[in-house]
Amino acid sequence: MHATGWLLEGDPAIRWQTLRDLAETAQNIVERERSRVSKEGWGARLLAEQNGEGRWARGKSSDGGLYVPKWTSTTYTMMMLRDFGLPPTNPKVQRACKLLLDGGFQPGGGIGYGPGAMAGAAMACRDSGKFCVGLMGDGDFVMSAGAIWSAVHQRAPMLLVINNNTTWGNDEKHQMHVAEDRHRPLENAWIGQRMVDPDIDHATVARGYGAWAKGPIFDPAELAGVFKEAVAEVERGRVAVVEVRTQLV
Ligand SMILES: Cc1ncc(C[n+]2csc(CCOP(=O)(O)OP(=O)(O)O)c2C)c(N)n1
Ligand SMILES: [Mg+2]
Repeated sequence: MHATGWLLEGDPAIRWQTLRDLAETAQNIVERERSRVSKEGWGARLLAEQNGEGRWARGKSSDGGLYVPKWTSTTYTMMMLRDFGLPPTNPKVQRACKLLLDGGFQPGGGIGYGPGAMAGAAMACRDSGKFCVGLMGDGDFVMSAGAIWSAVHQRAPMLLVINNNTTWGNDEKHQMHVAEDRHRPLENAWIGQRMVDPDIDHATVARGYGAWAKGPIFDPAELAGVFKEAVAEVERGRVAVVEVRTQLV
């Protein structure tokens, strides 16, 4: 079957875009097809899941269903509805937009934000009698470890602690959920996520940028001593990095 014909047999969300992009259809017909997205098929099914307040995921999560849980929350559902082409004038969309604009923005949810944000905060703390302490994942650290150099260069003392579970843990867990859902082997969930073979020597990386660094620390009994040393270095004006080895649970 011709691809366009096959696409036109699909959901209204696919049909209107096929008519617009592949079938050179008059605009009024495209718009009429697009208006079906809120009434039938995938778009209508998602809209039916919205609660009275305008939230998805039944409004039940740590942030009232705005961003959490992933994929089924208000944020992700709205992204999908946008891709389906639900018109922005739809009153249900408007209600959800207001919720998201008023309370749905995530402060610093982007991985790679940690080291740079810390360097900035450390600069702001200089000469204040306080110093900046940050705890972040190994993934967050590797994505922008170069910010260490900026902090060293700017003489901005700070203590950065890496929670090194040797994986993009959030995503490995997600792959486990998906594997369970699709009856696929759980033992493949680590692929593309674990940062092993070789393990990354984050302390050496940090020293390369000019920081004082210790790690990996495997034994919790060693932590207090290492942190005392690290704080003494920070109080002398240095950037200190401590890599603590943990496990994804
Ligand atoms: C820029 C960016 N890319 C991807 C993501 C999706 N994401 C959320 S958590 C995560 C993994 C983080 O790994 P890590 O910092 O090691 O923390 P862990 O989950 O292992 O504790 C990713 C990739 C994101 N939030 N931001
Ligand atoms: Mg990790």
